[in-house]
Amino acid sequence: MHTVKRWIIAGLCLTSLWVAGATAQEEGDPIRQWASSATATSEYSSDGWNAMQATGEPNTEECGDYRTAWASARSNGVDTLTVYFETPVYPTQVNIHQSYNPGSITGISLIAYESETTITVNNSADPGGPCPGVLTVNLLEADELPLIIGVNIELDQREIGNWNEIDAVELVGYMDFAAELENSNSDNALEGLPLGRSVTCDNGESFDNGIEVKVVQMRTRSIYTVTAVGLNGFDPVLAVLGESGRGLCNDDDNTATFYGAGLPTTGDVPPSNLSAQIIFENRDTDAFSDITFVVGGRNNMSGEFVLIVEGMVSSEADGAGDVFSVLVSPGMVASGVNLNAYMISVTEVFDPLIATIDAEYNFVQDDDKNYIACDDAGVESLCWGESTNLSGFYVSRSENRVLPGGSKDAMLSMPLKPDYVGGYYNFVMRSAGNTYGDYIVAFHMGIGEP
Ligand SMILES: [Ca+2]
Ligand SMILES: [Ca+2]
Ligand SMILES: [Ca+2]
Repeated sequence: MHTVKRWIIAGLCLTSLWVAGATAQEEGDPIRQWASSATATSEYSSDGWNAMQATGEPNTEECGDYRTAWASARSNGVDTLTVYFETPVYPTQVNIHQSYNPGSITGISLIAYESETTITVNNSADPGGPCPGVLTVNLLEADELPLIIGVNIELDQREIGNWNEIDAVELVGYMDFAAELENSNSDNALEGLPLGRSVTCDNGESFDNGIEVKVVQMRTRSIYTVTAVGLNGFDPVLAVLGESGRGLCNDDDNTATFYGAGLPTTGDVPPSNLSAQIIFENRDTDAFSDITFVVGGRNNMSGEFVLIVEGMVSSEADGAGDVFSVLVSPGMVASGVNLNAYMISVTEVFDPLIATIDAEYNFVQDDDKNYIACDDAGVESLCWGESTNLSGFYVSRSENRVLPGGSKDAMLSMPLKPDYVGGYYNFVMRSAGNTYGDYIVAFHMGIGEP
């Protein structure tokens, strides 16, 4: 189905950035993963029977002393095998595949992802069983456990006096997507909630159904132009808030009246004298700072709009990309409109890519383990979900110019549900390869009333 090339993961260096909140994501089945790395207090040899033999899927086909499983140095040793996994999870189960002499595991402990502390799991000793066999440890108090990245497996082989070999270890648990999403699935989940962000503008105008879009650590001393264009008569009001919460607002802007758009999810959006625009320079003294845009409807009206952000640059210096974090509001969900994100290159050689990330900058996968990411819209193997080749589409840009879409440009169309409210969709906008240049981000979103 939809797969995104693996290299989009390997090329990242995200340590200097952060994102508040979790990514909104459908709660589904837990993910299952095999250990990806391992160490042990001893190993029988440095290649066969070494700790790495306990990583990956089980590959020891029958009970016996095979080099495809980990074995300690001595047949009667007291040892610990430690395995690590790629994705931290809130764990529900650990499965230890044993391929020789099960019965010497005295217990397991879990390694917390953030604190790296160790959490002992009570009553996790192996009573012994068939060979080959799986020791399943269910973690009944899963809700109390932090994100887990590794498992220590303690063995005391003195009694049995023969190697208890371990072929593979599986960790089952939930990713961090839904950490801040608390609402139920009920149809009434939106009742009684505020529609969105309330903003009082410097000119005294106010709205209460705002959608918040945060740009994380925007480059300073750069000029950004943000424009909101309504569909079908929707009259947008736009606010830009700095980290201090102070804001500039604009309702109808003379210089924005020529702005239009034509995108796969919007159809033709003609120019309107109701469009709002703010041009601002990020002058904060820090090298980078967060900027929040809020779009609402004049007099809290419902409708759809396109938000166009000009001035974005992908450079070698920030190859990790720019992060846009959208807070899912009740009004967005009530609109029935997907959260649609577009990334269109201005510089011809630049090849855009959008990926979704969680609060810890892990790339987000769907239930089928497909990355929720898009390199080239309209190419099923390179773009998650519903997408359309952006050739032939366009957005307006400043000075009466039009920016046409191209076949390398990216889009993601994210579904919204009531239980996503309060969570974030975090989009990282970056280069698909080692190309750099200017680009424009556009969001097509809706605000409704529950
Ligand atoms: Ca193995
Ligand atoms: Ca307006
Ligand atoms: Ca691309």
